[in-house]
Amino acid sequence: MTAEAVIHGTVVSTYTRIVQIVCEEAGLLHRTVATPAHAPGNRHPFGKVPVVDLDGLELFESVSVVQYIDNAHNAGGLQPADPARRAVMDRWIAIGNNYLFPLFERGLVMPWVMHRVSGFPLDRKTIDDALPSVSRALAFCEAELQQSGGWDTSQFDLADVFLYPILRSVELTPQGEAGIGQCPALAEWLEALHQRPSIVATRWPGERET
Ligand SMILES: N[C@@H](CCC(=O)N[C@@H](CS)C(=O)NCC(=O)O)C(=O)O
Repeated sequence: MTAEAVIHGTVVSTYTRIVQIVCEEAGLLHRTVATPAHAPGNRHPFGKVPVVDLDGLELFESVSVVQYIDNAHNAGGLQPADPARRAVMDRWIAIGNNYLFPLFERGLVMPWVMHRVSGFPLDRKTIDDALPSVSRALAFCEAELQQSGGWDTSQFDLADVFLYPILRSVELTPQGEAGIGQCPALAEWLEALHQRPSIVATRWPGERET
């Protein structure tokens, strides 16, 4: 029987998309079952999404989910064998998950989603308060990329899989677009990935074509 990943997650979600991208890269059949994080049926013990059913396993926590998919269905093709490169990749996944995502999501992305999707007034105070930290974080990524301390942009790996949706959701806000516009290396990396088939196939509903 053909393996299929059933991804339970919100449709416009950074981490749901991260899993979808890896499925696409692995050529693995996948479908997403719309499941809000706080739905009673969500099986994640800490109320997050996604939860993934695959190969008779219940998978959650995106790092372990995408490593499993890449190892079991893609011969580890998204993870460099060289330990030093692997350490850099893992560092940037951790930076994305621990620092960038929480900062961008709370301070910039969610206020815009609540405004654009749910029709609430734009929470300008939250955005204004977060902008200095958002700018510093973008400047850090830019400086690291320019000084070759960043993730390896010469080869698509799991660092790209995590960082693309995290930074793309920033780019889709006016303040984020302006901020990334001042970061040429970051903008060039995003631009190069916009047309990658796994990225195109997993665009969020309503995400404009670039
Ligand atoms: N550590 C989790 C994080 C997942 C996560 O933060 N997902 C977001 C959606 S992109 C979520 O569930 N947000 C709902 C909430 O925090 O209440 C993972 O790696 O899978």
